[in-house]
Amino acid sequence: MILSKEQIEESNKEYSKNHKKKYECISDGITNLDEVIKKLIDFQIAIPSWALGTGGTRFGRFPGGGEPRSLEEKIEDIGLLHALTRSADAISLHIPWDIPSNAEKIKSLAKENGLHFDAMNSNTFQDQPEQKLSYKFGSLQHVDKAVRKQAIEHNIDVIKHGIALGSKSLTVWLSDGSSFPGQLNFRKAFQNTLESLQEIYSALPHDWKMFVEYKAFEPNFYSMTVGDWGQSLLYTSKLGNKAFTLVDLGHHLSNANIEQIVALLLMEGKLGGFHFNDSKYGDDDLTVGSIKPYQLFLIFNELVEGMDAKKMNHATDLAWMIDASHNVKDPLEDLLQSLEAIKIAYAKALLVDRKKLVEAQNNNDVVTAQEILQDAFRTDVRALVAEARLRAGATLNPIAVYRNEKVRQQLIKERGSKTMATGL
Ligand SMILES: [Mn+2]
Repeated sequence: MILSKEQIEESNKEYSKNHKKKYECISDGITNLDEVIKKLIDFQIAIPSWALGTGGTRFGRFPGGGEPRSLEEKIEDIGLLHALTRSADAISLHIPWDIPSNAEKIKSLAKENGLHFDAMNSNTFQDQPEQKLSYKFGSLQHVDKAVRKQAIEHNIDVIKHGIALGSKSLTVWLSDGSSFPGQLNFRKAFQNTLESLQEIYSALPHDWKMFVEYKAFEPNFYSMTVGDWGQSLLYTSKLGNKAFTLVDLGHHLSNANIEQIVALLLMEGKLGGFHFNDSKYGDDDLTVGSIKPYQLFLIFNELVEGMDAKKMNHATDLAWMIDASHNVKDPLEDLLQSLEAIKIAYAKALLVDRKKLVEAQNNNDVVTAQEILQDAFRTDVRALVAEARLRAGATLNPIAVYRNEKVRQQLIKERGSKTMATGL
């Protein structure tokens, strides 16, 4: 299913009067308005191929119908999200779930939908049917060299698929670790992992990046071999200047100060990218901004400050992706909500009065410093985000249009009510 330019334009008529009023109201007080709008238009977020089906928990999965049955249909779904928002111009693939049978064809289909291929994701956290050796006790850290070799070769294979699609990065997330004390020699596990990563790193094309994602716990519950940003930073520092740490918001111990982690990784030039989601307890993979919007804003505040300090391009110098999966919503509606939450947090961070904040910090004026941040956070920026969408040729009201156009019903008609997204 495709949403045409005419459908989008037509849909905006209904909301434009109301929008204009709200936009005029907020734009009044913003001195660098055009710059803010431009940054919002430029800021694009990649969608992972696994977010398009209804996720689940270990207890069950409740597919909602019309889920994409193939890589082609996943691209089509992200094309819909992009048509509605002009904010999701890339797809992140998971190998082996999304191996294209014809890379050129897939590439041109993505292009037709205005999309390109973001980071490629390898998978050594589960065994595949044809696989010779098991990852039950780890992959890149495994005590058996043959298992490590198999996992290394898989990652190199993922790079090759990525090259064929025009991707420029590999994300490695390892479930490696141990579930019981004594199971693992931490030092040996680290060294094995490092050596394995080095072999993968040496297979990277010169213009590629490698992201090493960390996670505090799960599926291993005693130790994770890339358990936190310190461990990831150790690996990426040892690997070289194409290796970066990737922050997934749900991969920390509760109450971790993620904004501080972000600030320091940026300072070191080692922040590679982001996986957005939200959580109440652990790696809950809930919709971005649904639980802790202030934290999300504070993270963006550090991102904007840190990127500006290094004269980085907000839109292109880091990899932005949603990594969420829920089991009670229409996945496309959920992604629309996440995209909106990210843009809102980013817009608020752009409104922070940096000059005054530095002044307040230098004067130890704690109250003013807090007021400056909260002033930006409490500003209703939805009309700014909507204006950016409008100027980019998208909808003023993505979820309403999605529902009015009966997108899900049409997808169910096309694909059936009992489909299940591949890979889930
Ligand atoms: Mn992730």
